[in-house]
Amino acid sequence: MRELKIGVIGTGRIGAEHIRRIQRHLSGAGVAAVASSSPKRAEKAAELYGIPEVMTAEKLIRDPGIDAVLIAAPGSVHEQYLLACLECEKPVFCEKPLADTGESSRIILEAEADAGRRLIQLGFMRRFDRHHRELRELVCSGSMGHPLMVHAVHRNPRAGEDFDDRMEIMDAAIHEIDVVPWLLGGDPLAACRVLHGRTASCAEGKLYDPQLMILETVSGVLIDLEVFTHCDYGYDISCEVVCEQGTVSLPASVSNIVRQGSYRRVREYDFWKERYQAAFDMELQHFIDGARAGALEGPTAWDGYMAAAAGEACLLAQKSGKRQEICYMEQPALYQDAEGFGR
Ligand code: ISE
Repeated sequence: MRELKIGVIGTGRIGAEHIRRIQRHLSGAGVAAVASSSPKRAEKAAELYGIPEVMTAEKLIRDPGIDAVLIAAPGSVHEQYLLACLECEKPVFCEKPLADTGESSRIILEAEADAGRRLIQLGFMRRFDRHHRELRELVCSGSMGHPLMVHAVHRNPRAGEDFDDRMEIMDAAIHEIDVVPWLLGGDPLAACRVLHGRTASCAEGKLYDPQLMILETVSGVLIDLEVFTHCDYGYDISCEVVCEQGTVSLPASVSNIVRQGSYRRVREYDFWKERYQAAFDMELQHFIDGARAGALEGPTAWDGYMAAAAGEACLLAQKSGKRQEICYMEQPALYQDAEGFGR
C-alpha cells in the first residue's frame, strides 16, 4: 500500500509536534504539504522536516495530491476546514475540540452523517493512554461494583497567552468532559456547575484560574474536576473513580522514586507533550492505518459533538454560577454501532 500523503493545517505547538511524529516516528505516511496562518512558521516547519510544499489551507484540502488532512489550527476555524474535507471526501484527523461551539459541532456532525461514512477522527488522545484504558477496563469489569463518584484534576503549568475562560473549558477541560464519561463505560454528562474563587495572580485579568466543575452523569455519578492552567509546577492529570467496593486511580508519577537526605522525590511531567507522548503516537498511527484501509477508528465526530455540547453548557454555567442541564441532539445512525479503538 502506498504511503499516505498528509496535508497539515496549523504549525503551532500541537501542529509542530504532529509533524515531527509523522516525519520521524510513525510509519505509512509523510507530510506532503503544510499550511499555517503564519507563513513564516509554515516555511520553518517545511524546512525543518523536509516538507515539499507550503500552501493555503483551502488549496491543501482540495489538492488531489493530498490523501488526508490533519487540522491543528484553533477550534474557531475547524468548521470551515472540516466541511471542506468532507466535501472532498478526505479522511481528516482533527485536534480537539471538534469546534468551539455546540452549534458548529452539530453542523459538522450532520455533514458527516449525510456523507454516510466516517471521515473524521478526533484528537481525544487520552483514550489511547495505557493507564486511562486500564482504568476503564477495571471500572467496566464491574469487579468493584458501580461507580459512584470521580475526583479529577487537570493542571497545566503554563497555558498559552491567549487562554481565557472559554478556553479553560473548551481547550483544557474538554479532555475530561470527553474522557470521564468514556471511563465510566459511556455514561453521558447530564448537568454541570462551574465555580471559581480566588485566582492565581499570574492569571488575574485574563481568566478565573483555577475553576471547579461539578458534573453529573445520566446514571447519577458525581464528578468534581479542578482545572488549573497556570499551576506552575508541572503537567498533572489525575483521576480517581470511587466505586461501591473500591477505587481506581491513574498513577501519580512519571519517574522512579528517589529517597535522599530525608526527602522522597519524584519528577513531575513537564508538559502535555511528555505526559501523552505514547498516546499521541498511537492515535495518529491509528489514523494513518485507518485512512489507508479506508476505515477510520478512534474517537468520532459524535464524541466531539457530545463534548462540545457539554462544554457549551459548562460555559453557560460558568457565567451564571447555576446548575445547567446538558442536552444533546439525537444520535445519527452512522455512530450508533461505531466501534474500534478508543470507543
Ligand atoms: C492545551 O490546549 C491542550 O490541548 C492540552 O491537551 C491540555 O491538556 C492543556 O491544558 C491545554 O492548555
